[in-house]
Order: sequence, then C-alpha cells, then structure tokens
Amino acid sequence: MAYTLFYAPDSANIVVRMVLEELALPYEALEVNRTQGGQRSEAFLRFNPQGLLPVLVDPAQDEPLFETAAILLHLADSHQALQPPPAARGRLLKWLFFLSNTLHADLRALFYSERYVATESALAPLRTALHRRVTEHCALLEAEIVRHQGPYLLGTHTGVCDFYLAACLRWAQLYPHGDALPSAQLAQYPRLMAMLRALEQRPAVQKAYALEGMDGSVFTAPNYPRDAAV
Ligand SMILES: N[C@@H](CCC(=O)N[C@@H](CS)C(=O)NCC(=O)O)C(=O)O
Repeated sequence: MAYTLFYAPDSANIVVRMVLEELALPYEALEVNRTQGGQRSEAFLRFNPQGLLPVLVDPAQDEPLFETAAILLHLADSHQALQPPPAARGRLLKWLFFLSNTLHADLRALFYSERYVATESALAPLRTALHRRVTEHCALLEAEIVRHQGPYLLGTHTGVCDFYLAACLRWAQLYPHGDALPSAQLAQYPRLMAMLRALEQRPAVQKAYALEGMDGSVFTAPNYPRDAAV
C-alpha cells in the first residue's frame, strides 16, 4: 500500500521524498499550503499536533509519523535500505540524531530566531552564536567524512543521513536570508561539497526536487523554489 507524504516545497518533507524516490516506493504527496496557514489547520494538526512538516502516513502503522529522523529510520528499517550493515548501526544512529537534534535544530533556531528570544535585542547575539555553531558543525561533518573515507557521511555507501545532511546544507545557503551558511563558506569544505555534488546528480534526488518545483544544482548552487516558505 502507498505511503502518504504531506509536503510544502523545500520544507523538511524533501528529505523524506528523496528517500521515497531513491527506494522507488509508491506514495501520494499531499500539499499543505503554508502561506494560507495550512499547517495550523485542524485537519493537519490531527496528523502532527506540532503543525510541522513532514508527516508520513504509513498504512501499516497505527499513527502518522512525524519528525524527519524518525521517518528516515522507519523507512530505512522497513525496507532494509540506505543504512550501513548491522555492525555500523551505532554510526547511523549517532549521526542521524546529531543531524536532527543539533544541525537541524540550530538551523531552525536561525530560521525562526524570533521564537527563541524574549526581546528584540537578544536576536543579534543569538544569530551570531548560531552562525558560529553551524560553522563548527560543518567542520565536524567534514572531518567525519574524511574519517570514514567518504565520499558519504558514513563511508562508501549513500544512506538516509546523506539526504538529510544535503537538505540542511541547502537550506543553510538559502534561508533565512541566504546567510545561515553563505555558499562561499560552504565551498571551504571539499568533502562536503563532493558529497553534495554526487547526491545532486542522482536521478531520485533530481526527481524529488523537480516534483517540488526546483531544478539545477540543488545543493551546490541552490535556488529558491516557487512558493518558498521555510
Ligand atoms: N523537528 C522537526 C522539524 C521540522 C521542521 O522544522 N519543519 C518546518 C518545515 S522545514 C516547519 O514545518 N516549519 C513550520 C513552523 O515551524 O511553524 C523534524 O525534524 O521534522
């Protein structure tokens, strides 16, 4: 039976969509109109009470899934794909959790900074600290690719972490105002760039982005999609 993916162009659903496409899994994509408050609608909140994308409905599960990393792990386990062999399970878990609770979480704090401060004057110092953290994360990830002898985050094979990381690095170049991680700064990490170049050439990645209205070098020279709203 087919999955259902709730999405808005270039939102975190794109990570899940890349994996669905990569595994050639059947799914229906239902657009949530972010500009018209679709994520706050009663209908959508029944799927994710946080009002966040993505949501994946797996007919074999008793509840809808949310949280990008949880969905990725569920798909990787259900289909025994896009993950390293069992002896490297810890590698998958630690980096998937890092991407979710550190890199993605810090990017969210940059994208939605005003939600994280009590006063306007706290905004600038918060953003400065987050910029520094994102830079540190890139250095850490670059070193990890080297340590695993790449070209991917966990080693020679692409996996769910790579799609998540690539989308994060794409968003970081575009949002909130193209300055979370300027492209020129990202270019200083050759292993990350090589990974992004390899991923953006995969047919499944190109198809996933095309379905959400984006094309070209989606990771190394990204452009805003039509109807962008992070
Ligand atoms: N922790 C969540 C974060 C998802 C997230 O940030 N989704 C964004 C779209 S990229 C969203 O729905 N933003 C709307 C909002 O925060 O109000 C996950 O990993 O799925």
